[in-house]
Amino acid sequence: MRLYLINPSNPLVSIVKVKESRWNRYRVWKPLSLMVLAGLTHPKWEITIVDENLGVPDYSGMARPDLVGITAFTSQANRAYEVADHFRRLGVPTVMGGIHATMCLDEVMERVDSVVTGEAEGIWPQVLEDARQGRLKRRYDGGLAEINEVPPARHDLTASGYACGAIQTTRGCPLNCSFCSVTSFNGARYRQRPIADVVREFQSIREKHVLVVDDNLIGTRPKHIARAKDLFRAMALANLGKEWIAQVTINFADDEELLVWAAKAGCRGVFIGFESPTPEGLLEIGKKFNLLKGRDFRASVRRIQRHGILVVGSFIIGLDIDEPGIGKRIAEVASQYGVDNLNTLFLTPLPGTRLWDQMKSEDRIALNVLPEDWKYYTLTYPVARYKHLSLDGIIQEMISCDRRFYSMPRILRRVWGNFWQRRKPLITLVGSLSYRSNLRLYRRAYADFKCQRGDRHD
Ligand code: B12
Ligand code: SF4
Repeated sequence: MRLYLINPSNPLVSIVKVKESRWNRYRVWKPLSLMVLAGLTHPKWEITIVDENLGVPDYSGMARPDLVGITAFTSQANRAYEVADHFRRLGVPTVMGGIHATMCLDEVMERVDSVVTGEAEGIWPQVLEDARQGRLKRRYDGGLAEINEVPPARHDLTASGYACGAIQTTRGCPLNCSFCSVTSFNGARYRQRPIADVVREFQSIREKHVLVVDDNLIGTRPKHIARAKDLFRAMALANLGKEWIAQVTINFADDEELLVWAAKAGCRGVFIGFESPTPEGLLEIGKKFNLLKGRDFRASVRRIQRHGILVVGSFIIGLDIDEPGIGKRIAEVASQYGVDNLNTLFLTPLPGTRLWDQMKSEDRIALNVLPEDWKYYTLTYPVARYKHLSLDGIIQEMISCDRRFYSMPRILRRVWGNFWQRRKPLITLVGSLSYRSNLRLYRRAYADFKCQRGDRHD
């Protein structure tokens, strides 16, 4: 039995033109969901993982599969449907799963033969067995999986050409920020894989650099932090020789022992959602966590950096309290916090989030011709109507934010600072320059977006 597992091309990656620059390799990430599915698949299936972001293959020249499994984030949905359509025309059954299939079940059911909602661990073997016997059901639900005993992801099955491997050690997030789908998809309970399994799986990753995809690698409670320390200790003692980056909350900075072991285990960078420069903004999106203990963000960032760990800060433009000048304000605040790189995104109502429900009820979703418009749901386009910012206004805020933070004098100041603190100045320089060069592409993309979809914001 032949199984194709397909990650449809991602509009964001095509904007940055992966093949045009060596550094853009750092923008294509392994489709871990498909590697996990492959790990759950019985050996009698011959599996091919296709990541269209590395190049779309000529499917008609490939051997006919018995089943096609497709994953998709919302922004990939349209391409996912094209792929499904191609195989359905050949009479090959198609099954789609992942976040978009779960959040937009009815839409997806119309376009594929079978849909798997939720996490696949508990249900995928049954889907495969049903497919083998030619009695695939229209819908399966995996719910929330127990991740105590899952087989490791198949790291051997992905093509070369990625800069980083990928691994997951926990699922779920209790914080439930209004714009984020993680709590509604993976639940509020913070589930952790056994440390020995994680270390073993790390050892099977061939790349030296690894993305730990957890939404929050260290969690929020003391017992979560204790587990993170145990994990880092075990990784350090196993001498993995890996360098990795991860997403964490700002409480990462609060425990010196945690930071020491993270660095020893190979942590080289963390991505932290600061989201808004004001307490009012944090309250609006429900991220009160960042306000706890009267947090001094600059001191927190410094404490992390002192361990040789780079900090990428993420902010959102377009909250109801955001007014003209927010772009400049974010750039200033991010510089003041001392982050090494800044990633600012447009507030985007993703299906299944509290923000989606709110904006829909207020008729503020501007790009609502679906599924066609999903391709703009990359958080890099303003797809909604924002309270105090027009379409032109919010785009100008984004441009002014990026221009300010990534101006040459500021980049050089950060690189110089990193040089003196012995914190990988080259990575900061390359990251900043790559971001700066992409700004031109984004500006062109905004212009096209305004021509094609600008009237929707009126
Ligand atoms: C790693 C990651 C990335 C990587 C992508 C890696 C990749 N190629 O897959 C990078 C950094 C590139 C990225 C980018 C983006 N991401 Co992202 N990302 C994640 C993150 C943190 C982890 C994903 C992951 O690997 N999980 C581990 C695997 C094992 O879990 P899984 O993907 O859910 O798969 C399980 C099930 O869903 C199911 N399943 C999945 N696919 C299939 C297919 C079949 C056939 C079946 C049966 C089952 C099945 O089975 C799996 C095992 O249980 C998630 C958050 C999250 N917790 O999922 C956000 C998340 C997926 N990203 C999100 C977003 C919005 C984006 C961006 C659009 C935004 C941005 N500017 O960053 C971009 C663009 C991506 C795009 N393709 O267009 C949103 C997606 C929401 C949505 N409705 O689409 C999420 C949920 C985060 C959030 N804040 O809400 N992301
Ligand atoms: S944004 Fe981060 S902290 Fe907030 S719910 Fe999502 S994963 Fe959790």
